[in-house]
Amino acid sequence: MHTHGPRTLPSSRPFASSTAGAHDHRQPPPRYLQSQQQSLSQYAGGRTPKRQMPSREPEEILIAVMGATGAGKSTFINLLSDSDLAVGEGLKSCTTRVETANTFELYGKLITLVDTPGFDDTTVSDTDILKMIAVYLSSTYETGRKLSGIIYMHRISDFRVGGVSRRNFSMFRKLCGDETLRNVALVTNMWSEVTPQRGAAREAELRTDPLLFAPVINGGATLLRHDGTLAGAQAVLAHVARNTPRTLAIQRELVDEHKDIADTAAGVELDRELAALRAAHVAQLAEIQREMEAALAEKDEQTRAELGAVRGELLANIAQIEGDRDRLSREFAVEKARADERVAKIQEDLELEKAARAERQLEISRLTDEMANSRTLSAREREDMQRQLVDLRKQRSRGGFFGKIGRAIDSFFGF
Ligand SMILES: Nc1nc2c(ncn2[C@@H]2O[C@H](COP(=O)(O)OP(=O)(O)OP(=O)(O)O)[C@@H](O)[C@H]2O)c(=O)[nH]1
Ligand SMILES: [Mg+2]
Repeated sequence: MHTHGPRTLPSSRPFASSTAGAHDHRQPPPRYLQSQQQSLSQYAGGRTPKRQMPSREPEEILIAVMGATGAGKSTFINLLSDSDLAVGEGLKSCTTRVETANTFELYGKLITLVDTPGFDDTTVSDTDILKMIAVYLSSTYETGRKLSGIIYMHRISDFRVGGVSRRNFSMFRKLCGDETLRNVALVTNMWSEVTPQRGAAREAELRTDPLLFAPVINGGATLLRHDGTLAGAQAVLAHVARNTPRTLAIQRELVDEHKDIADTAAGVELDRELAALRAAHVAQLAEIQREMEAALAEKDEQTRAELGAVRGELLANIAQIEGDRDRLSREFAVEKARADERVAKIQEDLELEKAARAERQLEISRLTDEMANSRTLSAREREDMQRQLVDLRKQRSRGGFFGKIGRAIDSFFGF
């Protein structure tokens, strides 16, 4: 799924043609894709960001992309990084784990984008999602890396921010905390799905509603539009990539304050949500119970049986919620320990790679000096040395730390 190594230019594909949910290429692409393709050809036509000189290692930065299921996170990431992250088609959630995209070079930085599943995932529970995000964020933070930015994607075509999406947003806020809001970009997309007037009205509502984006914007977050094009996505990144990296609340709580995950703001919020869900189920159960007694009194056997089935489902849901509340800390500890092992191995590899790089650098200097200073070299010897130099320079380490650590952590969540 991942190709290794940073890239400077995305290929001419605007979207990944990955298996799950890829667009049918026999059909003409949708309107918003056509504009992306147009922008890509403009991009290829000479407005390429400058590559850093090979001798200088560009700064590596990490940016997380969050948002509700179907918000377009993976699409946005694929577009920028030329990755093959799966893109959804139906209502079912597509990204079910934290995934790291290809590292790419832009604005003189090596950028790694991290895809995350939304808390409203239809297939994975919120407990598992919090666990995965927390493992990833605490592991990268422990190695001294902070996020330069968090992009929260939101479809401007969503006219009602329902309970589910609100839950996703409140979990996002608890993960970030208030001190990192300056590094948050709230990005609206799918503008091609609304008239400009409707979109603008909706944007104004998002910006000013105290239950929506207003408190986050007041705390320093920026509200941006993504027009679906590569140039637009890069403009969004330009805002985020220049940030000073900051520690997220969940990172500070887990790593610096050694809190149990259940006691972090996000853990408490999740528990509150689960408790509310449980209370709603218990109330429903009481109602069903009363209806069943009435059916029994009326000797209405069919209704009683139907209610019995509903009751069974409710009881199963309650048991699942109780289990979810219970297992967060326990399972987080196990998965964090596994992640630690992998990170240690990666660090070891990186150290070895660093030593090899230093050795190569020495050899490059030696060859360069010899070529410059020796008067006795034949043309053939010079050619040979030139070739060796080219080979040595080609062996520069590629991929970046975040890409490596991300790929290692990506693969082990057991779903
Ligand atoms: N019109 C339009 N559709 C888009 C855009 N971006 C994504 N889509 C479509 O929206 C659907 C969901 O996109 P994804 O990228 O899978 O969304 P996601 O946020 O990664 O979803 P999950 O992985 O389920 O959390 C897909 O059918 C995309 O083709 C956009 O800018 N405009
Ligand atoms: Mg996705």
